[in-house]
Amino acid sequence: MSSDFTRQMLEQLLLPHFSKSDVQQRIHAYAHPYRELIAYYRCAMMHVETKFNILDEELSLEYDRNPIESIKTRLKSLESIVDKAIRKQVPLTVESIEQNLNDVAGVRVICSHPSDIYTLADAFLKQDDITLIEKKDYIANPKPNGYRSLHLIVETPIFLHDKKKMMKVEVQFRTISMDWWASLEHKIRYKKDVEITPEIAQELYDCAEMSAELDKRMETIQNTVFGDKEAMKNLTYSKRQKRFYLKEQSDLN
Ligand code: 0O2
Repeated sequence: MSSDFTRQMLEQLLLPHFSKSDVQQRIHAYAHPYRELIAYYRCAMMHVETKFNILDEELSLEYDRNPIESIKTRLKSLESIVDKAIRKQVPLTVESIEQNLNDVAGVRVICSHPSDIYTLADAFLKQDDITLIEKKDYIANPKPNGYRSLHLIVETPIFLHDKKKMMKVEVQFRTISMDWWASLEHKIRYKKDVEITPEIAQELYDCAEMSAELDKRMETIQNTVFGDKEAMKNLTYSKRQKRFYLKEQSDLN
């Protein structure tokens, strides 16, 4: 259901009762709060994306390589917002979307190595305009299907011409191989006419395990050949992960 389609439906319903210009005005007034909210989410998403571009620039000077491979951003479509609101059994008002849906604005940070994920998440959460709302670490605790990613829901301010507004953004951190796996699994899961047989589910799980193993081995090669500076300071992947948790605990206390 696109917003154009919704507009056409509303037009058809209202036209027998009101003049064309009246209908257009009513639709505009009806859609305005939603369009405004989506614009605010877009601002928050750009704000967070810029933060990661800055971190990538700065960390590349420190470590002679870029910890971020790519950044993807997305705003949830109207159709997905409606689906999720129905699934969560929450009202479909602008206020309720803002309060109950955490992932309308999403930023996906694709990293070279698993340890980069924790370095970046740590640096990001240290920033004083970022408040951690929720964390799901599917790297430390992969989902039963094999899915791995670190998810953070954060709140950050956007500065508008007459006010400051706090907005929620979902940040997903993945390595290249985690992202490759997740995008195929997502495509299969959302393909309506395809059934995920136990054999396919098992194959996907095995691939997720292989990709986690590959991530570890690639990171070892990186550290051995290029002498990653953090690794030289004896800050291994598990130590960085631990440091991230200690920091997060003190943030939440
Ligand atoms: P899309 O199209 O990517 O937006 P919550 O949002 O906390 O109320 P949810 O959705 O269970 O509830 O949260 P969770 O587990 O943090 O998942 C949020 C997003 O992570 C999903 O969004 C996916 O993008 C991704 N994700 C989570 N689990 C899986 C998985 O098993 N496989 C893949 N490929 N992606 C996953 P959406 O809304 O489902 O989809």
